[in-house]
Amino acid sequence: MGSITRRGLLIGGLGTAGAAGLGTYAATKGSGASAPKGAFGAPTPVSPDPGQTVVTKSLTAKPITLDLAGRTVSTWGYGDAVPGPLLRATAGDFLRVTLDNQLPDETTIHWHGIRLRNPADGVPGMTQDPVKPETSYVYEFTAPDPGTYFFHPHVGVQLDRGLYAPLIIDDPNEPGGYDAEWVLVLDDWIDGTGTTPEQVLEKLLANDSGSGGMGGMGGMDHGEMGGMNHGAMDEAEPWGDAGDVTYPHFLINGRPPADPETLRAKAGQKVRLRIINAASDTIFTVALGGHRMTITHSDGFPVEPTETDAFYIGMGERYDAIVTLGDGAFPLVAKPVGKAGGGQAMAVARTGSGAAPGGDASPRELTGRVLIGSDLRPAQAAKLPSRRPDATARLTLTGSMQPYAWGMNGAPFGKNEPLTVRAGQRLRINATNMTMMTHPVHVHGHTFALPSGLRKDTVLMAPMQSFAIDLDADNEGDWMIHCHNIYHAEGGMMIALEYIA
Ligand SMILES: [Cu+2]
Repeated sequence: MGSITRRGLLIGGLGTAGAAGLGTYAATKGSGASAPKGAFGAPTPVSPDPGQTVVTKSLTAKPITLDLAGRTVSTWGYGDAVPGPLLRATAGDFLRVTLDNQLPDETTIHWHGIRLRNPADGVPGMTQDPVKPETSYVYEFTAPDPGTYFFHPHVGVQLDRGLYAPLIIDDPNEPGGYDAEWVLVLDDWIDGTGTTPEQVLEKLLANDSGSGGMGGMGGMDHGEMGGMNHGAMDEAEPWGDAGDVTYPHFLINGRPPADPETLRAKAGQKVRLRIINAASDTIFTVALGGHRMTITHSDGFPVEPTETDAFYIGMGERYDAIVTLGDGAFPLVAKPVGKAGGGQAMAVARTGSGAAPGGDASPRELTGRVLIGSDLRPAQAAKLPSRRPDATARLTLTGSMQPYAWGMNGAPFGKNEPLTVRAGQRLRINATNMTMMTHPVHVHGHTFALPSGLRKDTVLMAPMQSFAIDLDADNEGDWMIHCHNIYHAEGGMMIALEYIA
């Protein structure tokens, strides 16, 4: 009975706010130590420091169409294409980005992974009012750390439309050592194919698993895969039940395998891959046929260079890799983990002549060594200074598919108690996944260290897995910690991290 009540509450929140839980944050906020929030008003203009380079950009969020190998679908995007335009700056630059909202809905932009000032973080009800249709909003912040990032809305399930784009912060001290750079944005796609992401969420919350684009849950999904696709079963193994939604398309840089992007360089050249998982519900295994990759960065931070055949990338994660290219045309494949519907994302890496690989190319590297990102070791420069934690907090991932109700610390967002920290503290968060699904846990405004010292802002937690993450509380404000499966987040799997006096 209690679970039915909770489900009812979530659906209620969705109907009124368009984003479950987000609307309730401001309402419950008054009981905390900070001032009540409700109306944030226009952003307070800030000025760059003297000598700071200013990078100015305008983005229009609007309804657009996307051509998926001849099938035209309606969606929402930034500008005229999916992904939206690459935003690029150098570490330490001041970014001033104007969002013009021409969508029929409220929106925001969250600058995923950037350790920025709190008012620019893009969380409606927590750091700003949502940006209403036909209005604009100016985001101003310094991007302190080099790396591969992306940006997307933090409203409802808008991320599962075409509203995402890569954000690269260059390192002025980057040694380089590569000849070319390829930015690859991965996505799972359903929008405009007869179902919108909002309809997907509605059906998940209603637990109507028998219709629409929904896959089965838990054991059912596994049973189907075992019969249909033995390879997928093996791949899903570290992650258990990896996703809820069956997608008709998987894209790299907005294109399906039937009309792939061709990435060009010369044979023998070293190329830097910047791979971003902008999917809402899909972990991918990434491999480049005929090549081994050397992973150099995880979520922007350098790691001990690690060679592998393939690697997993969770929703919200980014990995950089260096590859020395052979001569020919090779499939760069992102294969969804544990999806009963099959399919994959693919681009073509071309250095020479030869036929392009087919859209169903399955490079043997996919079945070689598949690296789990959290096993990477940090580069010395990426480590947090050695220090005992000053405070600890508990973060338990809870919930289930039936009913579709997710939470952190035993309750959905808006009903759970915020985590708290004091400025200057080293906070140890003891995280435990008490569910039978994998969840990418994302922390806003900070990066954290795993017990190995590996720095990340998004980390995959396998079913029933526990580990501690340490962060330095050096960025005051109210921040979000949440699952980067956007359907889980909207189902309640979020919690606030608040600075207290
Ligand atoms: Cu999740």
